[in-house]
Amino acid sequence: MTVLNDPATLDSTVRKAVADATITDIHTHLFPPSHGNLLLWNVDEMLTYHYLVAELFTMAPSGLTPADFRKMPKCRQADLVWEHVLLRRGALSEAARGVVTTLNKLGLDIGGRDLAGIRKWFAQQKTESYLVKVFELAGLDYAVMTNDPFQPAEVEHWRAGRPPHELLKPALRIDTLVSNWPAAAGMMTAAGYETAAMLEADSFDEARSFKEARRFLADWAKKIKPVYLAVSLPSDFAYPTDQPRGRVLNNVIIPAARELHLPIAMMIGTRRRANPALGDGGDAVGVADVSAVQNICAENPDIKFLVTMLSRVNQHELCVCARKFGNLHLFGCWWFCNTPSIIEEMTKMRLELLGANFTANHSDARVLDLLISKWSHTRDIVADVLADKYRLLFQAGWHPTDDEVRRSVRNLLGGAYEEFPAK
Ligand code: HDL
Ligand code: ZN
Repeated sequence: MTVLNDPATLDSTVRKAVADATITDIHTHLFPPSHGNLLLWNVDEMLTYHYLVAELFTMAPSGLTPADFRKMPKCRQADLVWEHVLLRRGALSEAARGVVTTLNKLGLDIGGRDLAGIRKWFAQQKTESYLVKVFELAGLDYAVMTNDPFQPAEVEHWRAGRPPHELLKPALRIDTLVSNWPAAAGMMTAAGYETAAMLEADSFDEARSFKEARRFLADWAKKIKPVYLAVSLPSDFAYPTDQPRGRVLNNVIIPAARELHLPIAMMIGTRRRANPALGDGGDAVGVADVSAVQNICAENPDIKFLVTMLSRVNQHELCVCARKFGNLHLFGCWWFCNTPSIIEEMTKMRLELLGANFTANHSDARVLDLLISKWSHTRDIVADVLADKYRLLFQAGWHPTDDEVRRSVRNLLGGAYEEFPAK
């Protein structure tokens, strides 16, 4: 342990600590290799990441329609993104730069723009060893998945007992249960749970159906051993509310979290399918109501809430809310906030209001390879922000040790998240 007594050593220590830190990625859409083609990887999957497909349709010739695009083979889709978003428009968006960074960090000659040669390299990779290589390059100890018991394509793998992976931890994603009870009830009924579909009908036996839904969650939790329950919520999410969403939260999700001793991750502020033709790329963002977070934390002090919000507008109010509740932990610069300008603004604001007691980012990676660039870009920004905060602290007279610096860095990159449930 060394006391850092000069600004230059402090600065280099902070930057090295961020560069060397092991990161826990607490929200992704990755899958184990045993789950087959659910795990997306290679250059064509990177180029057809829905972020880039959405950008393509803001640039491509009007004759190209999303419907026609979807009918094309993946490599042809990737060719179009490569041509219009990277070659013709200069790869300047964060999503485009992500592909460039990843290919560069893999040691491929992205400068030569030889897409055919890059494809040949990927064709020689094997899923399992490549997954390990990507986690090593990204510097992750593990990543948390998004596991949806209402997605048949995924359920079949869990039902078949296909093995998870030591670098990937499950999370139980329950959007359908919270926001589309009729659909969820139908699927739970088909799976042998007595859950009536119509929440509104007078004959609805609420107690019975909600008890069965809690049994459904308990059975899935036993099967996949999730680290948290997760739900995304629209920008008009309100709490408390007597809307179906509120009744399901109060009578199913919160009691289940209590019974299973699991945190609830709430991701708030979506406007799903603003442009349905773009599929996942068609989702947008809306300013949400932070008082819903305040109320749910206040009304359920024994439940741990992990929260991220999608709108930049909500971030300051959410930080202030996190100062009021020990059962609230902020994480990530989610989705449309995962850009250098907003990551920097959010990380500065969170450090100033919360100290090193939040999770600076998550990757949200759907494509395995993008772990490398998403985390490389985040490390760059966190290093700059943290070096500046330590410079100011040093000027004020506080001389941290190198161990203290490394501890703070780890807190921001998974440490505070891992301590949170036990708090
Ligand atoms: O709902 C979510 O978990 C979001 O992260 C969506 O999956 C979104 O499409 C996404 O991939 N954002 O990065
Ligand atoms: Zn996500």
